[in-house]
Amino acid sequence: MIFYELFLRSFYDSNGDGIGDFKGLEEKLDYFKELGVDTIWLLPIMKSPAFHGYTISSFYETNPVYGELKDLKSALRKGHEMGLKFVLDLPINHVAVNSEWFQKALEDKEPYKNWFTWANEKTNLSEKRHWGDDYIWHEIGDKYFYGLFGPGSPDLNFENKELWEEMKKVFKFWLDAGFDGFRLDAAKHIFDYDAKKMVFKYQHDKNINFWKEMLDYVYSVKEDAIIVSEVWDDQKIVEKYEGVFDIGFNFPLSGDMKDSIKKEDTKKFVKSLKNNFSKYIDKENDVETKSGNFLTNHDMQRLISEYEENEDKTKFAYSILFTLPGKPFIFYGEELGLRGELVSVNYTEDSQEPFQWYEIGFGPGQTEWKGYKFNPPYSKVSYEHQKNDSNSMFNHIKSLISFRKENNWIDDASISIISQNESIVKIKINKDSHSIIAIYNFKSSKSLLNVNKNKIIKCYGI
Ligand code: ACG
Repeated sequence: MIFYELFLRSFYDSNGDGIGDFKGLEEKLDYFKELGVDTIWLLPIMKSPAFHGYTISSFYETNPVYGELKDLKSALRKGHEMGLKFVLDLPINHVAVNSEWFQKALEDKEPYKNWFTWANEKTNLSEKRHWGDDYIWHEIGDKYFYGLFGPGSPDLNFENKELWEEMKKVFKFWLDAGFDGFRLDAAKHIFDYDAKKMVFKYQHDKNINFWKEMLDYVYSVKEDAIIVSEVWDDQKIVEKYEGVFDIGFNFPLSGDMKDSIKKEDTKKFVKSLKNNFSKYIDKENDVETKSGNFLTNHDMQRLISEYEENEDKTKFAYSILFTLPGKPFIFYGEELGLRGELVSVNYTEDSQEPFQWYEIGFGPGQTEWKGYKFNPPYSKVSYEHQKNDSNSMFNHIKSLISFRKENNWIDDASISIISQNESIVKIKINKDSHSIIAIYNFKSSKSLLNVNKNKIIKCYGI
C-alpha cells in the first residue's frame, strides 16, 4: 500500500475556474496508476472558509469549489474500479467560526452552546499553547472561547457525549460516500484542556478511549476501514497510542532522516531507527500500529527546498523511504521536486503550490488558484518536462514505487542493522523467505537506487 497525499485545490481543474475539483480528480485518476501509488489521502474537502479546509463549517457538505457530493462519489467509484483506495482527512477537533454550530452556540442555543469551551472569570486568558507563541483563548462579542488552532477554529468540547454520537454520523456519512478510511487529524488534541484545573493539558487516556469508541463504530460500518492517525509528538507520547490505529505517522523518524541526509552524517538516522523504529528491529510480527513513513507533508516545507535545491539529496531521501518497513507516504508534487519554503506552520500555502502539468505553466486542467512563488513556469518541475526524462525526479520516484510494489512484503518486514559508520549504514530487511540488504551511503557522489539480482540495494547519497 503506497499512499499519496493529495491537495485537491492544486491538482486538476475541470471547469476552468483555476481550482482543482472532483471532476478533475476523476479525469486524472490514470495519473496515480501511472505513478504507481494506490491509496489517495485527500486533504479535507468539506465545506470550509479556509483554503486548506481544516476549519470546517459543515461536516456533511462538500466544499462547493470542489463540486457536489455526486461528483465526489463518481470519482471515488471510478477510482475503485481502477483499484485505487481513498482516505479522507477528517479534522474533528474543531470547527470554523462561521459554522452553524458555533454561530448557534454564540446565541446560547441548545445543545450547541455546550459543544464548545467558554472562559469564565477564573480563566487565564493569556495562556499560550505549548509550542509556538499562540494564545488559546479568543474573544468574540462578550465571550472568550477555547481554540487551540487559532481564533478561526473553536475547539469542540468532547466532554459532551452528544458530540460523540454526532461524530459517528459524520464517519458514517463519508464511508457511505465511498471513502475507504480516514486520516485522523490532530488525534492527540481531542482532550487537551483540563476543565477542572483550567489549564491546557493533554489527556491521552481520554483521547484513546474516545478513538477506540469511534473506531469500533467505524469498523462496524466498514470492517476493513483504513485508519491513519496524526499524533505529532516524540516517541514517548506516540507509544501511548500503539495499537489504537492501523497506521501512525512517524514524525520523529521523518525529522531525523532528513537531518542526517542534510548533514551527511548517519548518526541521527541510526539513533532514530533504534529509538523510533525499534518495533521493526530484530522482531517479527510485533507491530500493531504500522509506521507511516514520510518525509514531508502539507505542514512542512518541500523536501527539495529543505535541501537547498539539491536534487541528489532529495532522491536519496526517497530511496531510503521506500526501503523501510511500514507504509510509505508521498506528498503530492514531491515526485516532481516541487519547491516551497514555509515561514510558519500557521501559513502553509507556500508548500501547496499548483501541481504543474505543463512546462509553460498553463494549459487544460492546470490549477491557478494562487500565483507561483517557488515554481515559476519553465523551471523543469512539470510533469510534461519530467515524464520522458529517465533521470527526472518523477522517474526516480516512479521506479522506487515499482520496486516497492514488487517487494510489498517489506511493509511487514523486520530489519537488522548490520553495520554503521558515519557515512554508511547497512541493514538487512527480512520477512519469511524474503531478504534484502540495503546499503545507504550518506557521503557518496551519486544518487540512485540500485537493485541487483542478488537482492542487494545500494542507495547512494550526495
Ligand atoms: C494538523 C494538520 C494541520 C492543521 C491542523 C489543525 C492539524 O496537519 O494542517 O492546521 O486542523 C500541531 C498539532 C498537529 C497539527 C500541527 C499543525 N497538524 O499537534 O495536529 O500542529 C510540536 C507539537 C505538535 C505540533 C508541531 C507543529 O508537539 O503538537 O503539531 O509542533 O509544529 C519535535 C517534537 C514535537 C514537536 C516538533 C516540532 O519533533 O517531538 O512534539 O511538535 O519537534 O517542533 C491547519 C492549518 C493551520 C490552522 C489550522 C486550523 O495549517 O494554519 O491554524 O488548520
